[in-house]
Amino acid sequence: MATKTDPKPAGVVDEKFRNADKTYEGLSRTQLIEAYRIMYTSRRVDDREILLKRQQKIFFQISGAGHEAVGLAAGFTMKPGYDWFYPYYRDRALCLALGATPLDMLLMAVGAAADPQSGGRQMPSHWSFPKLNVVTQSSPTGSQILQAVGCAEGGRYFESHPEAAKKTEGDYRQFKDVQFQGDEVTYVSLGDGATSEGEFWEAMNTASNRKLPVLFVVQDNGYAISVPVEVQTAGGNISRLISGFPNFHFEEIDGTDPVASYAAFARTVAYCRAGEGPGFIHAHVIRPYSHSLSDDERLYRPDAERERDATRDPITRMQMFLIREGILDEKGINKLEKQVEDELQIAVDQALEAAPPTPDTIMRFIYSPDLDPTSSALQTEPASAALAADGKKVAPKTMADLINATLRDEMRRDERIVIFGEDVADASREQYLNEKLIKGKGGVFKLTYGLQHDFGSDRVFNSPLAEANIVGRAVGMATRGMKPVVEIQFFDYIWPAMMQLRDELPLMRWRSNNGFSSPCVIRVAIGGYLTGGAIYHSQCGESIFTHTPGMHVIFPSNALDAAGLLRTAIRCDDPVLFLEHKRLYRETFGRAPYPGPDYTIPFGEAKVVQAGTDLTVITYGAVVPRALQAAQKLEREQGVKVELIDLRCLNPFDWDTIAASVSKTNRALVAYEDTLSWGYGAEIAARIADKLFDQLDAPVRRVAAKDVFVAYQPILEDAILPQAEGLLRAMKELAEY
Ligand SMILES: Cc1ncc(C[n+]2csc(CCOP(=O)(O)OP(=O)(O)O)c2C)c(N)n1
Ligand SMILES: [Mg+2]
Repeated sequence: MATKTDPKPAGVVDEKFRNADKTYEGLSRTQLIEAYRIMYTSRRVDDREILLKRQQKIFFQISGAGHEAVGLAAGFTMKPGYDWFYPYYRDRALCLALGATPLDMLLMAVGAAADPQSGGRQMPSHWSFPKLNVVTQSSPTGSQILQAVGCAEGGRYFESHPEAAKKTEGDYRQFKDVQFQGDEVTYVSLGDGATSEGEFWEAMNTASNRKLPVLFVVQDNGYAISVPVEVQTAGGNISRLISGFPNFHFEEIDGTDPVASYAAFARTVAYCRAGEGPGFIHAHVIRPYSHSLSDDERLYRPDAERERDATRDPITRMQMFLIREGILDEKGINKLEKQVEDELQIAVDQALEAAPPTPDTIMRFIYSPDLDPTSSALQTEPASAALAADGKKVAPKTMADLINATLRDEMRRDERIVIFGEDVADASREQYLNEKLIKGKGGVFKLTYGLQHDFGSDRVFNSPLAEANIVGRAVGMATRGMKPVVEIQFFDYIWPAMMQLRDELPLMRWRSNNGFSSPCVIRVAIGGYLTGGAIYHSQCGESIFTHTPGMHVIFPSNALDAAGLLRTAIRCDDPVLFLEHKRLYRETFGRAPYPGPDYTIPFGEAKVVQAGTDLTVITYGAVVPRALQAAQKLEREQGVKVELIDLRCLNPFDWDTIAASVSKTNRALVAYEDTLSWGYGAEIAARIADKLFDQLDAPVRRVAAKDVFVAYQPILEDAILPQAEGLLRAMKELAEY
């Protein structure tokens, strides 16, 4: 206790004798004491969690032990709620330094309903703090890095388009507030192992090329679980490999030294904040506690190596530093540590008493709770219908034309929309356009033609040839409130983006318990019937995505539906995978006049292409015109009346229309272009068999592609993909059953 005669708090060394004003790389003595408090708290939360795991009171533990000095340095040099953060699971000290509490963390460990990060949905140490701009984190190593790049691009975009940030009613913008500062920096961290992921290199490339204010922090503890760094990284040192990227400020530091780390972060953050380019800090740290509680590092690391690491423990180093510099004496250290222990005990008790989430909450926040894309309010009449009624001539246009027109009108209406992807710009060398030397490309199918010309190169631009880059950046931009409408050139090449499409984009909202969301549109050219499209320009595979909760999947068969559904997709508050059939882009079937800038179609409503009484055919995409041809022939030849349903939307899908139709016709055929087995139609067929069994007069049949990839030679292609003749045969058989 401090007394009147001795005014200094107990434990603090008398500053009169000890350079009270001395600073250490700019850190005051008070700040250093605070730094130690945060680092020590971080370590002790890990220790308590480990104990709780051993007592089976929590279910998983992964520690930030050994990484505390780096987190502290980042937290002290960056601004919560101003800068943006894409941390990884070792960043406990960073989160504490930014303002998260031990209780927040322990609530996550016990999986409490009140866990502010995920409401019991994610493992501990998967940080998510909306108020601090700490963006929801997942478990795949490295999938946060491209998102951080997109996040930084978002800040830059709003700086040059401040009007776009305004709140606007009537679409997703009503629920997506934007904040930007102009000089904010985006932090992203990863381990030495995660630098082996391709997405790391894609992110480095774009951050470098666009001089983005992204701070990359590699926390190199020498191991990725049991795999040592020399196996991950050619030559064993990531700094050497990345040193050729232009525009970066690089630092390679001892990340167990808090003061040196602070100094390196201060320099690098200043560089990024000034807009000079990205920063890269390679911090050598230690991992004293094995990879996680599921790992025992003694199996692959000898004692001598582990003991050598222990001499560099950042907690001990900081303690020794404070004592050596006379900032705290042993008593002071003990007092601080006791305080931390006492506060932690209270938090542990509180967390252990916290109520778990109730099972009835599991479906909450898969999709936006605010904007329902199936709402009947989105049901509109095409403006072209009114014009035609007035006797005005309205020329029918192709699906390609109407998608292009819809994109143009939506971009005019909503300045948050940007379009990027491979070849989508008219010309990246815009001087050629300005000098009118060229006409411009606008996509390999020309769907985005003229948009760069009309809206400028910062709204319509080419990406590198890297699909994860396209989707990952879109996720980051959408998190910031932008509306990326990106293009995957061919469905066959969507797979490099699969990590983003499966584990990130559809999960941003659910895993953060509605803390974050990334509503964006991924347009994909899909499908076969191309005559020569072959294996790698003909694929379908929509069921892989309808199998992923959290993402709408739309697949129009005609120009009018494409326009109305694309507009709904763009205004939607959820991610949408918008599948455009290449064969239908310029087909005569399904042409329509442009329905005007306000035409929307609600998701989840099928279209009855032709009414009938004898048999229901449920299909979508390029099978629609083929099934229609078959149905018309069957009626001409045999008088069988087929009810043909075009689903248009695969998730959500229109069960009511299917059920009403099958209840009337008592016969169902599901037809789809993808390979037969395990395809989208299997689910529809199963539901009909399950829910409408009593209504059926015949088994549910399917027509689809053979279980093989599409071959090049047209004779083979015809044999592989479903054709009108095969559909006709199946319809006839089913009608006669
Ligand atoms: C894409 C992916 N592959 C594998 C894993 C399993 N895994 C979790 S952490 C980890 C090692 C990560 O090592 P490093 O990046 O060095 O980070 P550290 O844990 O050492 O801090 C692995 C293989 C994963 N989470 N994600
Ligand atoms: Mg590692």
